[in-house]
Amino acid sequence: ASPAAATVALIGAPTDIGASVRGCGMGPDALRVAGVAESVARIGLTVVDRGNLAGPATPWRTPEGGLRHLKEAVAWNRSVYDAVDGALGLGHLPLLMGGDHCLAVGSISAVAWHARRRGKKLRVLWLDAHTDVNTEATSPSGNLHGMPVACLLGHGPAALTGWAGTPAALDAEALRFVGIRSVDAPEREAIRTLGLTVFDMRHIDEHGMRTTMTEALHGVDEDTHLHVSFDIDCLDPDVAPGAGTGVRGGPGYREMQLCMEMIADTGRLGSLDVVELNPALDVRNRSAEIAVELIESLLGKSTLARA
Ligand code: 5AB
Ligand code: MN
Ligand code: MN
Ligand code: MN
Repeated sequence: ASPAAATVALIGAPTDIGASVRGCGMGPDALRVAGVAESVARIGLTVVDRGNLAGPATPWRTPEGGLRHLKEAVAWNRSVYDAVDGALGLGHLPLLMGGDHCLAVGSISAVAWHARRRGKKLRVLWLDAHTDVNTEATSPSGNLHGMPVACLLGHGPAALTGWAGTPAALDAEALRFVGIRSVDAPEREAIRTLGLTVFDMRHIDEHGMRTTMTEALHGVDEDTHLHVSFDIDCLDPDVAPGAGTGVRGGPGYREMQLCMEMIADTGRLGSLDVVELNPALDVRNRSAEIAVELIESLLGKSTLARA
């Protein structure tokens, strides 16, 4: 099925401001080199490439108060918020090309604001090896790419919370995590107290991707805005080596394709983040090419005509 919009707006955010490893700032151009615009156009959608946003360089300071580069991350997220807000205002489907995962604060805050204004329900699929629900009080690293979920739920540093006009951009009920296999001890506690719905790798092993996605998409209907936040490290690192925080034991290529195809089948995809792609660690741009193939499926490409 086609996504909720006929035009896809590519937005590059070339930064590693929230990451632990340098290089994901090159993600947007790696996706362009892998042909993201041409692939989307081939599906029959209109593509507008908004180019790359500008923002502060990464100073690689040590964390202060449990947070690394907060000021710079706020600046990048402001730009992302404005760009995603602008695309949604035009009725486009924003495709945020990261950059690291802290950018999901700006992206999803803009999405949440639009969904609320239009009286839409919001469902966010967090496809990741990690749950990214640390705060400055719990993070083992101080890296903001491990905290966007907490921020969106109203629990992060004040400068990164409340961006959607409400204390929390998201309710816990809006979120579904898929592919999880690395959770810090305080995150495990947060998952329990916040009541987050996490489909971890054991769940996928036991029930398969098909059942998992049926569960994760349950309740998505014509009144739902569906957002996908796709961290490249969700994929098994043998499949996608171009990620800074790879964890063994992730979904393989076919499983991830099925995940994307089932999301497309809802016809409700309204916005997308593709983050944490690190070309400096990649092998001949393979991870970027795989990401583009997965984006194609998300946007409705299918081998056979389907009913
Ligand atoms: B990613 C870790 N939990 O907080 C932390 O890649 C890793 O956006 C975070 O999922 C990984 O530093 C962040 C150990
Ligand atoms: Mn991750
Ligand atoms: Mn992540
Ligand atoms: Mn990562």
